[in-house]
Amino acid sequence: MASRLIVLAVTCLWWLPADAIIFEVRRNSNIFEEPDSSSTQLDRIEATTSSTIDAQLVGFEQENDFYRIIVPDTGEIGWIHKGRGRLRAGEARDTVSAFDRNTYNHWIDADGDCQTTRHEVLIRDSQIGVDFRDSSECKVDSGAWIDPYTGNTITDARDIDIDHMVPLLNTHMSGGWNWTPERREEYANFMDDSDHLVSVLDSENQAKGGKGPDEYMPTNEDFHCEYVENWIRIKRDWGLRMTVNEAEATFRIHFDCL
Ligand SMILES: [Ca+2]
Repeated sequence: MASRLIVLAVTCLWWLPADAIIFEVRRNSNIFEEPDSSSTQLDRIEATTSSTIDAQLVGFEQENDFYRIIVPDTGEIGWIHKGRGRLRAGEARDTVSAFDRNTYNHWIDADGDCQTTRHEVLIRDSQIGVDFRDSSECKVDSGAWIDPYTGNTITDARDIDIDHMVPLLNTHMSGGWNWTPERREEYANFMDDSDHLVSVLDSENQAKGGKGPDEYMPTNEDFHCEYVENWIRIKRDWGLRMTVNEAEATFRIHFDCL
């Protein structure tokens, strides 16, 4: 177990961004366990009046006007009020957080055969030949899909959502914010990895939303190992980061599967 924890710790460090955003902490600033100044105080940073102390920002999370940082003295993860310092210029949080789903142009028809990515995936994933809505064969009407997240079999295409395994919101916050429109479109419609887009029950997809494995796991526990394996691979393939919470949850489940 100890060796697993060491691997986990090393892996988490590996996932931290190389170009991490720095928070310049002003003197006499308290670091808290939660994004709340009434929670347990983890540390107090005693900078001087003339110089600030650099702390590494963790992920891109901001809650109640608090940022998550690595406490310089102890290496612990804590929260600091954004008024206690400033982000180093260049990667302002406001730029990162501006997620607009429409900038990830999804369900294009890349090969011009009138079937959009959504319908291409429905055709790919159906266990039987699909029926189309009409003779143009542009839109799928019915088939037989086994939703890996619930284990349910679904026959009506209208009950299926095509899930981005790593949701667009998570993708954006973990690196996609820096992508060109072309790369966003490629990601949003990517079919070369058959686990990247998944045919799932619409209500389950809505439960997942933009959440990572720290906040959502499929109701079908038999799929958990494959789920985090896919999550890790896709994050790596696309150069996406993980928050510490996300990495902890993902690798904990992954190591239990080995
Ligand atoms: Ca097409």
